[in-house]
Amino acid sequence: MIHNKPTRRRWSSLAVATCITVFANCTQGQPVKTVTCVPFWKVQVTEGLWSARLEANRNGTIPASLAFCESSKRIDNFAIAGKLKEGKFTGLHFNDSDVYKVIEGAAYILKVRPDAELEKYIDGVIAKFAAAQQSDGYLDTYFTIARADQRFRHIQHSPRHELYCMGHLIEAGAAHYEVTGKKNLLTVAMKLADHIGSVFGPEKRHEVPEHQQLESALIRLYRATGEKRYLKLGQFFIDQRGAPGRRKNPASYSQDHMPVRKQSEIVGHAVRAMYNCAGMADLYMETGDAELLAACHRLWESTTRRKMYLTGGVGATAHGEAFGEDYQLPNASAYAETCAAIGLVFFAHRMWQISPNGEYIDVLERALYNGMLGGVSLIGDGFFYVNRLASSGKEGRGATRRTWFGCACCPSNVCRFIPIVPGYAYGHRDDKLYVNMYLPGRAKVKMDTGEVTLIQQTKYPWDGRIKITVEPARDAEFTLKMRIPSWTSVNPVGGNLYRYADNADMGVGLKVNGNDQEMKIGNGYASVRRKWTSGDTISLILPMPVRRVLAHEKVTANTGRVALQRGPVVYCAEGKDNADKAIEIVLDDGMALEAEYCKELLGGVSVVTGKLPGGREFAAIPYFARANRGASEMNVWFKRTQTGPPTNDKKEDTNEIEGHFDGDGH
Ligand code: FUB
Ligand code: ZN
Repeated sequence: MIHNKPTRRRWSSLAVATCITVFANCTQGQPVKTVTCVPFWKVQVTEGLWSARLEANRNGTIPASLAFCESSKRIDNFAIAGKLKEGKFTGLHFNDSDVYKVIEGAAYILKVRPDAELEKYIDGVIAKFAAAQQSDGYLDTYFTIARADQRFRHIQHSPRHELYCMGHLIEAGAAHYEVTGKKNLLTVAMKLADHIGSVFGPEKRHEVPEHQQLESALIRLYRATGEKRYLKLGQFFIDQRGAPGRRKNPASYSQDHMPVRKQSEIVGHAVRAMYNCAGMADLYMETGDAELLAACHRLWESTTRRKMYLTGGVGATAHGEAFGEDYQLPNASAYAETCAAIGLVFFAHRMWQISPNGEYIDVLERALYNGMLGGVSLIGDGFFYVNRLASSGKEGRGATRRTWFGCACCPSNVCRFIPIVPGYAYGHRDDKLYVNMYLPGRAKVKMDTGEVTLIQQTKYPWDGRIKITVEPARDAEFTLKMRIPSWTSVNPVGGNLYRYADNADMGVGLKVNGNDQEMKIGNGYASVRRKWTSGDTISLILPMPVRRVLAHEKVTANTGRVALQRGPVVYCAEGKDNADKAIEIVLDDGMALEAEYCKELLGGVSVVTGKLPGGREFAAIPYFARANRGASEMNVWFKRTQTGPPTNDKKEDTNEIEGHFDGDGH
């Protein structure tokens, strides 16, 4: 998803189907003034962790995923449905969705690295989508090839993800148009959306997709085209979910148990739930419907304050791939699907756009660096679907990365997610410029006060020193808001689900042009207002000791246990570094822990080390980097003893990274 400010472009040159549906009962309202995000293609990442991840996505994940879409015959299904080829449908009934997601990701790549060959290939796949689309706009290869008489007959009973797949096509169509300006996929998306609108609606059929995605996709299509009927259709589906008088999907599993505006507890299938919340937040942005926002707030709290892993993973149980009860966060059986962490990022970012409070980015960052990033290997071609927090190293897909899955929702989601990560870094509204992510590179921001270039130098997340050079096109007064991550304070994240054993606020330092700066801290940001001149610098120092984390006493899985975090990164021990034994490690509060940056290890990571009783070496690596050297025991929550007082690694210089800054407060 791209979260730049909704555009209101009119769509004129394309003939659209004439099924104009009037949704008299839709809540009408005014769009909300949200924060405008700097799109990912305006944020150049020049080095460091995200540069490597983007590279791995471009060179590893996307090419490998396209190859799997070919070899698994996912792409052939379109050619067969389009009568370009003879054959039968192959694979799972929702395999179309994977192809759409990979193509969406590949389109993002084109935006930052034009590549004629890739573009030609994408256009060829889009031509197959267009061939598979029926004359009335319908597009789903499973039904077209295998069960043409059953179209839209399985929305409620034995659902087949028809509307979910369609949602992904529509999202890919809007995205492809946004980044390439080409209309070949958008045309297919609009025709499909119009077909859906001719079947479902207030005076038509009232079912909702059993797996959300279509809702946000339709709203994105509206933003790309300016065509209100797509917003109304998206709104219809959101309003219908859980509406009284409708026969429901498997109720809470699909968040269909009560109207979304009444929901308070996050329940059911975790990916659906997160996409549901993202769709609700999208609709709020377009309508200002306060009831929807209130529900989003309640569901946010339920998710992040009672049901979220320290890693930002959500969906604790394999049963229904679902959220469990409050505080039910088992480690060895954690489900925490990669897609669900991506969904949480989508939800968090929309909430932040609505009200730019750092708490949303704290969660986004946690899910990003841990629950999500761990879902893909360092070179980009090995995936986790479930993300355990403890593993014997032997239990199949929880322990070993796979190159692809029969149900490949996670790898294909990774394809389209990683390229947009730089788009989470900056945003602006009025005369405020928000810096959310610390990553080295250059960004161009079009503020109301004029264009501003930001040049960021940092080794984050391995080092908490950040320096930004501000280059407004001409001198301009505005407020620069630097995010102060919650991990620097008493609790690693909002609420009391987790707390630091040291119970300390680390404090932060801020300088402007090398001079200490008085700062206003509020809503998770340090704000500096001044007339900015080209070459001004702002430097932030976020202390990054290794910190011990404790869970709320109701998280019984973590009773008597402690986890390690440094900056935004959650750590785990692997058998590989710990004499094959990670599960039984006991960490005493008095044991000194140090962090050291190891350039050669796992693509360059900070490693946490200490000495266990008896002199055995202890080493922990970032959770996201686990299982990149084969499977072995792995553990996040260690048994804890308390013979000494909680110790922080105050020796910041052990983690010194060379060639870092050129003075100015560093
Ligand atoms: O059902 C489509 C996707 O596959 C879901 O989002 C995942 O949980 C997996 O079931
Ligand atoms: Zn998935």
